Amino acid sequence: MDIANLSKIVDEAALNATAIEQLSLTQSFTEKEAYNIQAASIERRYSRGERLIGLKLGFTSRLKMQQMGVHDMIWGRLTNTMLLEEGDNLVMDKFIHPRAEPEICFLVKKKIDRPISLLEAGQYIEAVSAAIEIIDSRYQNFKFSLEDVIADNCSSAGVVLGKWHPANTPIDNLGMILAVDQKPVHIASSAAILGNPLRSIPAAARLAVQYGQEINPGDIILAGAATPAVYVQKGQYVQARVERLGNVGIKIT
Ligand code: OOG
Ligand code: MG
Repeated sequence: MDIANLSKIVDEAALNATAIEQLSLTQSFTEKEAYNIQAASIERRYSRGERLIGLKLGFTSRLKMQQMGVHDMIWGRLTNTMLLEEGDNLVMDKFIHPRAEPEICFLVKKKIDRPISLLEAGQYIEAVSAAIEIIDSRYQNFKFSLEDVIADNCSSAGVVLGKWHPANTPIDNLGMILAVDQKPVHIASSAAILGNPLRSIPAAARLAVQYGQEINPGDIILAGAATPAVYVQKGQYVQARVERLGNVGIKIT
């Protein structure tokens, strides 16, 4: 198992928007090694001038785990080139087979460098928003093992952030809708995300400490999708609508 080589394979697949075979079909590697491949692939992005803007959690809701056939929470890194603003277009040609999912995003207020409890989580948060996450597995047919998807930075490809709301906005049971061309496609409660999306903060803290990743003020944390993800197509307008937090949308071109 050659970490440098495998990280190059997943990184170049993302860079060139070209699907690859699952690494696990020909390589045997553990979850821990998969995170090492992910870290090395992110180092390649840093060396091209990208910078970390935060972390994302994945498979924090049962519907997502079921959709993808996996059994555990995962985390990945978000960089500045993944950030899309409302009003930007998502250009299909830059992706392999992008999917959109509705999320809740947190803005970090204080450095998180130790495990924290759910009760403490609020103190570390500056603001909260609705978000769309764009995931784009680099693997053919969006098929992967847990180790594969971790090595591939958890399919991270894009984030569209809505308007920030105060950190004390209640978020434990909000209606969340993924709408395509103004038609709701998936509907869920934010409670589907770990029982309460705020739990993604202690979860991210635990994982970040475990893997030696800093979480700094100004970083964002995506809590994980409440619903399954949908493939997007040219010409569509995709929206996440979150009760209290408002709507955020992106045009696919
Ligand atoms: C992995 C990413 C999962 C989420 O919110 O659960 C994720 C994938 O489904 O390709 O981002
Ligand atoms: Mg997600």
